Amino acid sequence: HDIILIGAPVDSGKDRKGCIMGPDAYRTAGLGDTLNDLGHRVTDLGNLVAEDTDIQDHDHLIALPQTVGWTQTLNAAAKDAAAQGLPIFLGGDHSLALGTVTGIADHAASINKPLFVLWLDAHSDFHTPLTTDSGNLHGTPVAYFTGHDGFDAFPPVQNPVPTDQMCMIGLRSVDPAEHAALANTDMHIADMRAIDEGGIRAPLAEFLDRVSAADGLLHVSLDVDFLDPDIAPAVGTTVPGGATLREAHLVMEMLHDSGRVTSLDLVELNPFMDERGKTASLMVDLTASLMGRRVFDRPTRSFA
Ligand code: DIR
Ligand code: MN
Ligand code: MN
Ligand code: MN
Repeated sequence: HDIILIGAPVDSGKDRKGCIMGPDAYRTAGLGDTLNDLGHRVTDLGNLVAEDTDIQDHDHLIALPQTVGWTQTLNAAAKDAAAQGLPIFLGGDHSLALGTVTGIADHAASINKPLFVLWLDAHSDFHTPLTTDSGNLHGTPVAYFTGHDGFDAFPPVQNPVPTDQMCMIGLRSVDPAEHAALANTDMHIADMRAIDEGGIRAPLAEFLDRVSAADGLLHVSLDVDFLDPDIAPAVGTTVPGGATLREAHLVMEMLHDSGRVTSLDLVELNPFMDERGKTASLMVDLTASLMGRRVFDRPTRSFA
C-alpha cells in the first residue's frame, strides 16, 4: 500500500490535555519504519495545523472554535489523501473524526462507493452538542458524520454515513442520551457483553462480509480506550474491562485479511500518561497487524 501518515495533534476535544503529543509518540515508537518493513511505501506529511475560524467561544462546549477549525482542516486533508493512498491519521483526540470521517465520506461519494465505518471504542461518541453533559466534543463525532442535528457551528455534512454501514465494537460506557439516540438507529453494536458471550470474531466477520458484499470502502477508527487500561494506560478516559491484547490483534489481523481497510484513525493516545511508551508501542504493533504483520504467527496446518 501507499500509506500516508498525517499528524493530527488535536487536543481541543476534551478538558484533559496531552493528545497534542500523540503524533510524535507514534513516530518515536517507530510507526513509519514498522510499516516500511512490512513492504509498504510510507509518506509522512508531518503535523497539520487547524484553520482559524470566526466561531465564538461557547459557554458549555469546550474549545468549539478550535474543534470546528480542525474539522475543516481534516475534512480537506482526508478527502485529498484518500484519493492518493491509505491515510493513517495520527491523533489527537477523537474529535478529529469529525473531519476525517466526513472527508473520507466525501471521497467515497466522489468515486461512487459506499463507506463503512468500524468504531473500536469503549464509548459510542454519539452525543450531539445539545446532549453532551461534559461539553467534550470528542464524544460527538459519530452523531455528526451520521447526519444528526445540533451541529450548527460545524460545516454541513455533505455525505452522511448511514448507521447501517457502521459497526461499534468494545462499548462499555454509553451515556443515557447516547443510548436513547442509538435506539432509534440500525447501528450494529457489539458491546462487551456480546464479546464475552460470543467472542469478538463473530460480529466483525459479519460486518466485514457486508463491506465486501457492497464493495465498500472501510474506515477504522481506533480509540486507545477500546483496549483494556492494563495494556493501554495512556488515555484520559480509561474504562475497565476493555479488549485484551489478543482480541485486539485478532481484530487487526481479520481487518488485514479482509483487504478492505482504506483509512485509519489512531486516537486518544495521551503520551503524558504513558509508561515508557508502552501504549504508543502497542498502538504501533496493532497498526502493524492491520497492515500485514502476524504477531501470533504459527505454521500453517490442516485441521482435517
Ligand atoms: C463521554 C465521552 N461520553 C462524554 N467520552 C469519550 O464526555 O460525553 N471518551 N469519548 O473517549
Ligand atoms: Mn472515542
Ligand atoms: Mn473512548
Ligand atoms: Mn495488505
